[in-house]
Amino acid sequence: MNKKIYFAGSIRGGRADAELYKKLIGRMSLTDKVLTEHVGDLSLSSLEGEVKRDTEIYERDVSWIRECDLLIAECTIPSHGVGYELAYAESINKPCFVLWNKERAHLSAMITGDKYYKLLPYSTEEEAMRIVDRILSE
Ligand code: 6K6
Repeated sequence: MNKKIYFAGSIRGGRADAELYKKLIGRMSLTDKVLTEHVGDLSLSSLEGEVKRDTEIYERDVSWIRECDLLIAECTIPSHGVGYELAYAESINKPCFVLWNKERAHLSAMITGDKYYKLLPYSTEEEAMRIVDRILSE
């Protein structure tokens, strides 16, 4: 209860799963605090954002990773940003949970081969929701 969660999901990597991110964030927010609610914002497009704001975004996101109690990454859509966030969180010993739809994606060996990450493949959205419930009840 009341954990600070850094939820990571694709933005410039593609927004096809934005609806799923929104639902996962909604579920987490029932009991805990999601620092990155914007990842589930359906109006956020992969084309938005000016390069001159990117430093600001980077610095804010890194400071949220430092602040969080755990990081949950939805990795079905490949994203450079999510990969970076996972590596950064590992470097400062934040617990990292990696979810992906195993029917739709084949993750990089740099994620599945790293024993630090808690790997949580799922087949359906309902299963993903149950996984999130389980993480947060630990
Ligand atoms: C909006 C649309 C395009 O670029 C933006 C900039 N906005 C962002 N705002 C906040 N966090 C961001 C933004 N862009 C990337 N991130 C962080 O990287 C998020 O925390 C995501 O988990 C991750 C997505 O990386 P890409 O490589 O898919 O963009």
